[in-house]
Amino acid sequence: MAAARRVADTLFKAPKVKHYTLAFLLRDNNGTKEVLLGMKKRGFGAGKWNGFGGKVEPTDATVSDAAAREMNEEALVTVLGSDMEEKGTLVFTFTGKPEVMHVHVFQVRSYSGVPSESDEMKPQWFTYDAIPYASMWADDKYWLPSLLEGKNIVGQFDFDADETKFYDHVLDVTDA
Ligand code: 8OG
Repeated sequence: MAAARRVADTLFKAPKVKHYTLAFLLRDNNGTKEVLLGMKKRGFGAGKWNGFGGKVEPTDATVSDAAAREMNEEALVTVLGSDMEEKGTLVFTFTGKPEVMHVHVFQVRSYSGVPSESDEMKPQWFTYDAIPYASMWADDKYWLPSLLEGKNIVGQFDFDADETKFYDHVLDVTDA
């Protein structure tokens, strides 16, 4: 539980904390497990594959609703906030930025519609053995495999100012 303690202290001491969601849509495709990732087309993390998510807005009733709204906007599907399963917390710091990112991580299995390209994301299904870690955030290969195994995660990654590599991290993985 070392990571949980460190995350709590980071959030407590941060001059500003911004809340984000990050959600992974999972499906069973004729016995093969797949996850939907999106190629981010613009803004923070552009050019990287990722789950779907963004800033929690004051108009979102709950963080789960924010996660569903972001997935619906970015992958053009329909998921419900009530179907979002909370899987953990990731905290990101960046050298020279007082603001800390608190990312609420979810998975979801129920959806309707066909994932389609939006202004922000180009979605694609990936089998678990073909996740494009080389084209994802540097931390993802540390925790996404555990998440896909059904585990819960709590972690903190401290990035350099250029956002490409982290110089310190803590991570707790627990059975769901
Ligand atoms: O609104 P915007 O698209 O800028 O929100 C950023 C999204 O990127 C949000 O879903 C949180 C997510 N995100 C980070 N850092 C990292 C990271 O290191 N790995 C992954 N997988 N997602 C991240 O902000």
